[in-house]
Amino acid sequence: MSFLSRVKQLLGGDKPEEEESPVEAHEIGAEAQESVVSGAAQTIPQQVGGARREAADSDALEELLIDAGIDVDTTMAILQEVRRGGLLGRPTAEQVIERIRGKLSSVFDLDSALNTTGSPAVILVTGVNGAGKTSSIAKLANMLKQENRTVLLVAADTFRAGAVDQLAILGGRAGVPVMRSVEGQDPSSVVFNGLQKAVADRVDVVVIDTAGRLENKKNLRFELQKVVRVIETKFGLPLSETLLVIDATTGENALMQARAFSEAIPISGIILTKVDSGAKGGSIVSIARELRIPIKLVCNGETLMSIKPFDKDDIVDMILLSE
Ligand SMILES: Nc1nc2c(ncn2[C@@H]2O[C@H](COP(=O)(O)OP(=O)(O)OP(=O)(O)O)[C@@H](O)[C@H]2O)c(=O)[nH]1
Ligand SMILES: [Mg+2]
Repeated sequence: MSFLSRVKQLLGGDKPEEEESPVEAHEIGAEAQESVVSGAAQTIPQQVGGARREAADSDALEELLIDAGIDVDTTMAILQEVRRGGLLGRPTAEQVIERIRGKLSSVFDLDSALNTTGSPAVILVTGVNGAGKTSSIAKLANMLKQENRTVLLVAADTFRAGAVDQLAILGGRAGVPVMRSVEGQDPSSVVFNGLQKAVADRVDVVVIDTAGRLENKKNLRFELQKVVRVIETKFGLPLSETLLVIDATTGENALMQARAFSEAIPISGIILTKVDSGAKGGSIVSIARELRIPIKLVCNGETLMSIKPFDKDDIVDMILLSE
């Protein structure tokens, strides 16, 4: 059952629940008047009944939010928002859902526009193994090409056998050139070669694929920092974007990944992948809230076309409608 359906089941529809006992129904009626009549007008039993119901609703709602993958701090902030105006304790699921939706949306009020300015624009893509870096890069290249931008892909994943060929094949499908490398080559040397070619060919956007490894490994951190130094110091090119790829089906570990990568290099945005895989996606809320990193692109399938710019409402729906 989706998060939304569960909230509705918990709090009922817009109309009061019919099976309430007369006493409870009376209590709810009294509460409903609270916004127009002073709270002091309630009798003590009415207040106690309302408070009891509110606490039960609040506990159940908290459980639903945590279950949707939303972290404790964000859950508490949402509950506070829902309590504001005394919505709990009344069978008005729609109003509660609107409050939750509003709070979730406000967490995503960050600049989600992809920065492709620069000559060339340089986009570095990182993330753990299998998150979807290489496929997202091909999708992004395809998207940029459709916007009439020229693109060069750089295969700086020299760690995994077959990684270069994978990028070359996918780049070929998107119709964009790929700066190849050989297994074991220093990734920053491939990046250097790639940037030289991009400048010589007057390419608009360079997208760099990197090796996926555990986010807590020192080597990866140094390797990424070295790549950034080559781009920014040796070449004097500001990075347009450093994008972290997050698999939407990852649970709370997604926040840990984002924290660890942000400690290595400044992350400017997230590519959220596999949203088509029935992901709950609540962990992405924590990343936006705690680290203030915007989602910039969303991938929802395995074809080259399965990529789109971030849309706040889509993501909030994904969280609320997830099973
Ligand atoms: N359904 C679905 N599958 C995806 C999506 N993005 C990536 N995948 C799949 O996830 C798997 C891993 O994707 P890659 O692009 O190779 O991931 P990576 O991060 O480059 O992996 P490494 O290079 O091994 O670190 C592949 O089978 C992709 O087809 C998506 O949006 N939806
Ligand atoms: Mg890869």
